Amino acid sequence: MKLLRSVLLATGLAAAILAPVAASAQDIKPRLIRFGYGLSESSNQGRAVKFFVEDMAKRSGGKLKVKGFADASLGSDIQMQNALIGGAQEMMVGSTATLVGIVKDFAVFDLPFLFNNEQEADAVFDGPFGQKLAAKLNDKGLVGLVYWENGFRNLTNSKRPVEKVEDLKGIKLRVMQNPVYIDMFNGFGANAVPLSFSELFTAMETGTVDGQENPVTTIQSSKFYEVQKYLTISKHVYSPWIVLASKRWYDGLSADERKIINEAAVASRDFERKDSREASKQSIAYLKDKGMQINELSDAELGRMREMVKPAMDKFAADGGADLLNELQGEISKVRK
Ligand code: TK8
Repeated sequence: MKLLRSVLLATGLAAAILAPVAASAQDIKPRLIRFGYGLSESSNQGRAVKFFVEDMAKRSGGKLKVKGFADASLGSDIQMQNALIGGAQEMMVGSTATLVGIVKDFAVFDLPFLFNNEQEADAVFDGPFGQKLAAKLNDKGLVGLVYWENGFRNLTNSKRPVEKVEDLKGIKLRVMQNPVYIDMFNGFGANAVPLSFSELFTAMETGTVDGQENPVTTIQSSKFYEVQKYLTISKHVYSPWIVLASKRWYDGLSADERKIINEAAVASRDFERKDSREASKQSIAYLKDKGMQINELSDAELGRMREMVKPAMDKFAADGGADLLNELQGEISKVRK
């Protein structure tokens, strides 16, 4: 027996045999975790939250109960970020663009035409660059767990088809509450109107704004086709979502609990990206069927937009973002090779 034991230890088998004992003795308390998000329950965001809810239950033997709150019912992205910082809410998922008031560096992801495809984005967000930015949230009371895909953003409006950038002239275009977006769309000749996502549908319905920009999955799940006639495939920015936890709350968890949350977050990320990418393939046909008039911007026109947006890029660089932008571009070119 003694011999067997030492053989097991030596070969590392002991760990495997002892593992089930350890699992049942894990330090997990029954907890209710409020997880807020801005989109509807039936959206890609909602489906991934549901996945996370179920996965957390599985991993914790039902002890870590996550409750999803859709449709910004716990508040807009910015309100939820503050609730997490204060410890009044445990978790959320939302745009990185609205984090710029907390960690300015996130604005680098709002610069247009950086990523060519989702694979480049995955590598950068999951790699050292994305992780470094997420880690900057720790000092601010937030834990950035994983990035999900929101997706490439496209333009919609109720006035006219946008075939060239001049067609944006005078269009009141809702943007996220973020200076890069405001500069970019004012630079394109639109009137950028910063507004939270939770106010967007009504703003379009009442004519407070004429248009907005979001991935096709969101245009579908938030029923923007009911109030927007024209969709322009521009893919001007690749937009991530970030899953956040309240640092104050997270620090009070046991190591076992934190491990479960971290692992479930990674699993939700993989689920979400796959699911969103599949869903987005159906969206264009769906939106056409709902009566939207859809056009794609030509490469020549996209080239002109890249030129026009240079002042916004330069402003970001001059504002202290030059090194960060260089570093990000370096990371992207590594993946591109
Ligand atoms: C949802 C938002 C949304 C974002 C936006 O809460 O605000 O336009 O794209 O996904 O985070």
